[in-house]
Amino acid sequence: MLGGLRFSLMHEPSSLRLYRHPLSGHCHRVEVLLALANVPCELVPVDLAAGAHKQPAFLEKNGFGQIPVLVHGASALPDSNAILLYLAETFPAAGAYLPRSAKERAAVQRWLSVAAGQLAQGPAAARLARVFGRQLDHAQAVANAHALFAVFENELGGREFFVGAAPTLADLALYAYTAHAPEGGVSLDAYPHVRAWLARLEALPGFVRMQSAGAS
Ligand SMILES: N[C@@H](CCC(=O)N[C@@H](CS)C(=O)NCC(=O)O)C(=O)O
Repeated sequence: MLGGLRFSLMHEPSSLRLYRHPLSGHCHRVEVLLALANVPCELVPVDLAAGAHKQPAFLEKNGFGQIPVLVHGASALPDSNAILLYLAETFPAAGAYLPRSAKERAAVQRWLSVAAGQLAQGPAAARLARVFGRQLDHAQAVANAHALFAVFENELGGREFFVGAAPTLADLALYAYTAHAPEGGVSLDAYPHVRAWLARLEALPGFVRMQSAGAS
């Protein structure tokens, strides 16, 4: 899938740099994989408030002007879910979060699509409107979030993680905007299975949480 971007391990892991912001759930999903897999990476803060992501130097790395971007050696790879797949294919310890069978890999991809779709249009959008003042339809985003969490609740009633009994990239991609949904005015009170799943992830050795929007 990432054939053109695949590297041999001639690059030292320490040559990884992640352009990120501490309040971005898209960045968090990459940071948590790096932490769980113990892959060293320099975290480079991007000053979104100052518009650093729209400056030519950053646009060279990602023409969409969005974080996260992973730089490995001379190559820049934007997009959180693409980065997760790249890390899983490149570093064996991160590969533990990408199952081998075709069915399970397809299931992971399905949930990565949900992370880029319904999760972004639901809890992430509600948080953008409420916390960051973005001109978005907050009521619609809250409704989207509850429709999504009803599906999550049903899925997680029958198993520990989204794809089987062990955590995968799917769980990492879905975690931050679910855990931080209350910041956007979306309560998780009605979703006990979802809250238990969040707690299972947070209990993984090496797991790092995302900073709360209210914290300094
Ligand atoms: N599809 C992208 C979306 C990334 C995204 O929305 N990043 C936000 C921060 S959480 C951003 O850079 N926003 C600035 C902008 O869109 O101008 C990914 O998964 O990485």
